[in-house]
Amino acid sequence: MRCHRCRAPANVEIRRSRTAYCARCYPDWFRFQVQERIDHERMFRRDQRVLVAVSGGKDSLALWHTLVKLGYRADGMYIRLGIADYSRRSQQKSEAFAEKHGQVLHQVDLEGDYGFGVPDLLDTRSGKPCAACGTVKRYHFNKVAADLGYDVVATGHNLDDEAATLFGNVMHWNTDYLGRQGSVLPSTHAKLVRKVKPLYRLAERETAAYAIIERIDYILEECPMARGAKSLAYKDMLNALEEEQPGAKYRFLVGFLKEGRAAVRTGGFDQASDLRECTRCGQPTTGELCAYCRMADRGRAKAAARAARYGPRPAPAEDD
Ligand code: Q46
Ligand code: ZN
Repeated sequence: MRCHRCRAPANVEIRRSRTAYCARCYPDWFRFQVQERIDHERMFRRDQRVLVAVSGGKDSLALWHTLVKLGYRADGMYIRLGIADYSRRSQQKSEAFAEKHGQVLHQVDLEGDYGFGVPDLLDTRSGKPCAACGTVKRYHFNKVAADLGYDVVATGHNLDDEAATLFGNVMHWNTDYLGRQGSVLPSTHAKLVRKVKPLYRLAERETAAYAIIERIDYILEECPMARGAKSLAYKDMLNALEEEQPGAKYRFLVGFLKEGRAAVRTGGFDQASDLRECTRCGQPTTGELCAYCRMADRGRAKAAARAARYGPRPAPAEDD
């Protein structure tokens, strides 16, 4: 195949649109797609400050790189989740990216600042901490953005992530979540910062191609807690479908957002009128104590019990 733009031999094929690009033209195509979504969905303006939720993986670093290249005022934020070697290596990748590109990276250290790590939040039924980890991330990204005056939080969710989430929500008929799934989550309270997903129409392999061509050094391994996650099974299934029907994931997600979402939209529970401030941390919540503060209490109790039994966690090694 030849590059759609310059006719040189192509390196990256976009099967859903039956086009391909060479390594020189591809990054421009990718950035154009992101810019087009930001503008079309009015995600943010050039005079606004963006906080990019950074994990050290390809999607979040590709997003940060793209926004910086497009000239946005985008700083990064990384949360040290305390997931052993995975956290240590992903932190290094995030810090190295910030340094190489001369960008600001804010950090929250869960164990150091809050007294627990994500492994202390295992769900007894699933044996996984992922639901709690999601709460931790949403809470801290929002809090730092609100405290430091950012206008918007941008996450690196791609087409594969969003299609898998949609599939999971359909499988379980989570109509509340279905009604709220989208690329822009508007602010409904002075302390809730707007959330956007500028990569949501770009496939995982397209983000990976961008990261590789732009020589972004990202963490290759998945979080060890992801093993056996339902979302991975959904992704495999959607990938198998995509092989047979190029564009299936895109049509599933974008079709839903255009046609299906309105039909399942529910009253929602993030309305400003339902929200008050957590009596401990001041963040918006529907109850007295927010979900994060309740969860953090459990995490700290677990961490204290663990330390009493086995002693504090050993300091990480200083290699690589
Ligand atoms: S980081 Fe957290 Fe993920 Fe790891 S513990 Fe689960 S949710 S898998 S994106
Ligand atoms: Zn709270």
